Amino acid sequence: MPASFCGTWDMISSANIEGYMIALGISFYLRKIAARLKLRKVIEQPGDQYIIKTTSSFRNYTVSFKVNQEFEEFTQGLDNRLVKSLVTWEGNKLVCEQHGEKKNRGWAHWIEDDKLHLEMYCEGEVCKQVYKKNVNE
Ligand code: ECB
Repeated sequence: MPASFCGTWDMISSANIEGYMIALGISFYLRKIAARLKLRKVIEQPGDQYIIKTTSSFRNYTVSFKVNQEFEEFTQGLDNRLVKSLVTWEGNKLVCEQHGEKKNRGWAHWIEDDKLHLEMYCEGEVCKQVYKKNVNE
C-alpha cells in the first residue's frame, strides 16, 4: 500500500522548469514569473477521488480525478490547453498521462524518504521537483 499523499507540501527544489515551460510554449514573461514561485501542493483524498491543489502567490491550479478514469482537463492559467487525462498507479507512482496537442505529456508523483516527488514532462523535457511536508498546515 503506497504512502498517503494527503496533506500540505512545500517545494524545496525544482529543476528544469524552464525547459518544461518552453516545451509547453509559455511566454518569456510568464516563464520568468513562474520560475521564481515557491509552489505548494495541497492534496486531499475524499472518498475515491483525488484533489491536487497547486498554490502560489501568483496563481493557483486545481485538478481532481479518480484513478483509472479518464477525464477532460483544461489547464487554465498554465498553458490553457484541453487535454484528456488518465491517472493510474504504476507501482508506488501516481502517473498522469495528458493526451492532447503536446506529445509525451504528463506527470508522476511518488513518496520517497518522507518527501513528495514530482516529475512533469512534455515532449522530452522533464521538470523534477521535491516537496517537504508542512506539518503546520
Ligand atoms: C499554479 C501556479 C503556476 C502558475 C504559473 C503560470 C504560468 C506558467 C505556465 C505553465 C507552467 C508550468 C508549470 C507550472 C508549475 C506547476 C503548475 C501545476 C503543474 C501540475 O500539473 O501539477 C500536477 C501535479 O501535481 C497537478 O495538477
